[in-house]
Amino acid sequence: MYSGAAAAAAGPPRRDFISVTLGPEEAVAAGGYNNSKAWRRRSCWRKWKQLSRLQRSVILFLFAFLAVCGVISYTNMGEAWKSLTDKSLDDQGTEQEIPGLKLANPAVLPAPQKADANRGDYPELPAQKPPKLPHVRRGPSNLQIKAPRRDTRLTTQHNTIRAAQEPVQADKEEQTEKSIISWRGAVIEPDQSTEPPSSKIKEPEKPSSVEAEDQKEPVPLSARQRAVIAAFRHAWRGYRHFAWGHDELKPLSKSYSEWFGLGLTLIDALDTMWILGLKEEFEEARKWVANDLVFDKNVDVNLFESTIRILGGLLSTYHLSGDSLFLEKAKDIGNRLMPAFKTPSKIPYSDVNIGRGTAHPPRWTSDSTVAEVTSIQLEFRELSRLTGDDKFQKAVDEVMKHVHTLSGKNDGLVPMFINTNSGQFTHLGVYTLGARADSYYEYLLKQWIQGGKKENELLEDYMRAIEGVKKHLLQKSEPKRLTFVGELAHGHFSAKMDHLVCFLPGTLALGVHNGLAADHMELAEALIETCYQMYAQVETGLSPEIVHFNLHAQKGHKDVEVKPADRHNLLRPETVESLFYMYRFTGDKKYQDWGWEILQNFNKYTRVPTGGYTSINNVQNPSNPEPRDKMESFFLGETLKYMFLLFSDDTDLINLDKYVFNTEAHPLPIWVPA
Ligand code: DMJ
Repeated sequence: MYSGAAAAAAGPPRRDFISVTLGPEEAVAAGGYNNSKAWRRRSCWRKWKQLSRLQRSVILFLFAFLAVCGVISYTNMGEAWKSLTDKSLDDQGTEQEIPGLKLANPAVLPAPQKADANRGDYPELPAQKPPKLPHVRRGPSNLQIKAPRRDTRLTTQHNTIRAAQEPVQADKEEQTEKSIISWRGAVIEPDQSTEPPSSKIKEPEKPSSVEAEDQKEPVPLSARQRAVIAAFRHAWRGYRHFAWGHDELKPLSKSYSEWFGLGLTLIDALDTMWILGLKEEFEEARKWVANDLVFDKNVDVNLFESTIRILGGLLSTYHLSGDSLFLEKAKDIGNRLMPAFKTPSKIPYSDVNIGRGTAHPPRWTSDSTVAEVTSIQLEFRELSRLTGDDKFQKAVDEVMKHVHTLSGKNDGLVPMFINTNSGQFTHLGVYTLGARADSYYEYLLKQWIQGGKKENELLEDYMRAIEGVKKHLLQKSEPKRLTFVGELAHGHFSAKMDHLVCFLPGTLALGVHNGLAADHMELAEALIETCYQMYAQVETGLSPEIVHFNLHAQKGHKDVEVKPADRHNLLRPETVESLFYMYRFTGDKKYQDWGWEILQNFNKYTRVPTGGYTSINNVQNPSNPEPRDKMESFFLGETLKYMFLLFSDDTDLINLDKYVFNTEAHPLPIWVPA
């Protein structure tokens, strides 16, 4: 116990180490206790001075800490209060979709904006010509274009619960989730700092989304569109049950096959589900992308295939849904594909190991395929625009500029191979619009459209190539005089046409819609008739992979001949794709009717009762088309999507003045013109 007198006698107290407690009596004895404010202040001060330096520091630190906490929680309460006030105001005018369920977080997807909110984001193009049929122009239904509100709320709730149960997983996802939702449900732009751009070309862009159309009345689905939805659901059922998260369904063996091991069918189908309005399926697939899609894998992927299916699919889904999860994934795969461009010529290798960051050509050659290196541009250019990082665009633009200057073309027609060391075309003298060259022509036009019709070299190359097609590859068959696109090999014409070439009528029509020569439309009309005949003249009503046209009339012979090696059908989209463009631009119902026949024949010969559709080996044998036990991812990504759009009379359902489809049917926005 401390007393003043004793302390004086004993010399200076070692106050640093003495703890003192003064009771009221002792206090009075020691100096007079009067309980006044002044006394209390003095007493407190004395106690404070008696504490050690360490004790004082600890107390001061605690005070400072509590003060900071106080300020933070005050700010948050203010926000929460504001949020609640706003929400309750909103709720007054909005019917609650889940009675009694009040969720902490609002919907994941962006709130609809006013119709003119995005004005100026797109080129001021001439209005899209409505079809000539007497249909009423209707906006897409909310179901088709709007985030499923109830489901996304449930997703958010589900995520919240899971986050509490699985902290590690939650940490992994935190990055993504954070970039999606703000306190009040607004979409926050992805944090660019996670992957610093090497050199910025401009500010990152927002998703285009189709919110402007969101304001319109829902469009009732036609019976044919409902049939497409039923077909999609059937295909999806098989994939979901037997191949979930794998690349492709094997519907007969109720199993799956892997190509890259990246859930190819699921990713390819995402935007189709969005467009078809399959909200439950979409949400389930989204969860897989969020939780299970990992690109950090020691696996070789084909640059072209993974660009058009995975990168393209993720980018378009990002644009349609506004959900930044898909952009994050797109950035990840985009970055992992970049090593492909590290070649002596800058012409990319065909294969990339996305885990190791290495790239290489196929084992037997140092060549790449021309169509492959020139049909990745729409996707990489868009990735640059969205991220603000120009490295993606620079790499693919360099390829196009180089190919533009190359010799070895024949009136704009390109050979099928290009060497990654020399940068020169190889295997000169063979020209086709089919396999290995097809989408080079498609992407010349589509890049020109994507970039606002300013890149003249692309247009020049496209126009020259179409002239080359007319000059060297067009012929008429017998007996129906069908116009077809054959092939040229060292000066010799071959009447062979791949089904792949049937992208051409649609592309020609798209060019005319964008102001190119009107005679391209005549050619488009003639060619789509031919493509339809490639189905109609075959026993199952399904086209083979390759046909040969008869150049001379022979009794009992049709225009179309099929060789035994070519009579398979892989559920390919090209004819349906062109039918969609032709209907969109002309309104001629025959194109819908032709597409309807094709859908019925797919249902008749390729539908597997237990779920899924299969490619077949023999389109000429209706009693046994020989199922191949494989459902290609493009059946969901392209074929059924184009079918659904073909059967729609709504020109705003993926408006072709706002979007350009990549070669895997993933719509990407057209940029702002100069
Ligand atoms: C798809 O992967 C793409 O359409 C590509 O351009 C060609 N091959 C298939 C569909 O047939």
